[in-house]
Amino acid sequence: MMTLHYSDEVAAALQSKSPIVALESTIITHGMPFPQNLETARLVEEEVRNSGAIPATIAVLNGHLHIGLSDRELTDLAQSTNVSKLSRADLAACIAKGETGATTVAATMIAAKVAGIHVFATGGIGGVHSGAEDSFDISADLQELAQTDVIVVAAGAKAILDLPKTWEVLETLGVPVIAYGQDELPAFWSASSPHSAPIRMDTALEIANAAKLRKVLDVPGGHLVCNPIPAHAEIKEDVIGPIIAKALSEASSANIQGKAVTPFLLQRIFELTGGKSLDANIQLVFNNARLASQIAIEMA
Ligand code: PSU
Ligand code: MN
Repeated sequence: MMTLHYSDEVAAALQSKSPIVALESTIITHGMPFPQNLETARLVEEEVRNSGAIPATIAVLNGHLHIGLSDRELTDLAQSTNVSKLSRADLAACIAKGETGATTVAATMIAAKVAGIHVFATGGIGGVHSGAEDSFDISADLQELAQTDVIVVAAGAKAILDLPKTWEVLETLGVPVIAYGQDELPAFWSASSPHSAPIRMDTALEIANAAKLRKVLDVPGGHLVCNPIPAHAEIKEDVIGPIIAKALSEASSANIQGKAVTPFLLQRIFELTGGKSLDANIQLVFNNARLASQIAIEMA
């Protein structure tokens, strides 16, 4: 049988029914370079604690599913280079083989649900990649949102994606897409976008109530809360847009495919912005951790 490995603070929080916020690990291993990845992982946990909740960073270490990592485990993971990127398809296989893997949004949602955690903060979810009409590359994150009952707080879908197609797929899958505090959907590095949000909510309480009511109605699946990046940290669309376009065209010339696409694009955009994309990414993760903590407090 599989046992979950809880960190001490997460075990105590579950016992006392205190608010907990799940955090993913792919952003650490595949989304940011070392040492900023480790620094960010530590600070985002601190942000959750300062906001009144307990952080649970999720990963598979040597075949054990960990809900909450020690600083040693976090440090090792942040420095490893051969960690696999786990989604719905490979989470159980990684555990069965005794291997180590970082959880994407999809896999983190599955693990959070098993652990009894209702709220999860990340940077941006995966979605429909540009050129998906040929490549069929659509992140398993979208399907997961349709079936797993966890509230995911993100700064929208990553702007490297085809955002209009991503929002269409989420609508088809019946995922509530909520913009926090504004009428339009945010676009990861940018606070606004031309896409108006299907749902707008202005308080953590409203979001928590919507999630509870969906359960009462017996509608399966999660919620996607799109929290705009703080104004001081954003990169405007007219600046980041051409850089994203350049990274996308390089990815296509280099024939980058499958799981490698997202890490390749994030790394190239980091280089092309002279590190500015990473600074923005870090700030939006902190911002999402704060809102997720407020929602977790309302849920508890
Ligand atoms: N958000 C970030 N950085 C990341 C990711 C999200 O700010 O690295 C990761 C998440 O784990 C997400 C994954 O689930 O990218 C999506 O990958 P793909 O497009 O291959 O499904
Ligand atoms: Mn993909």
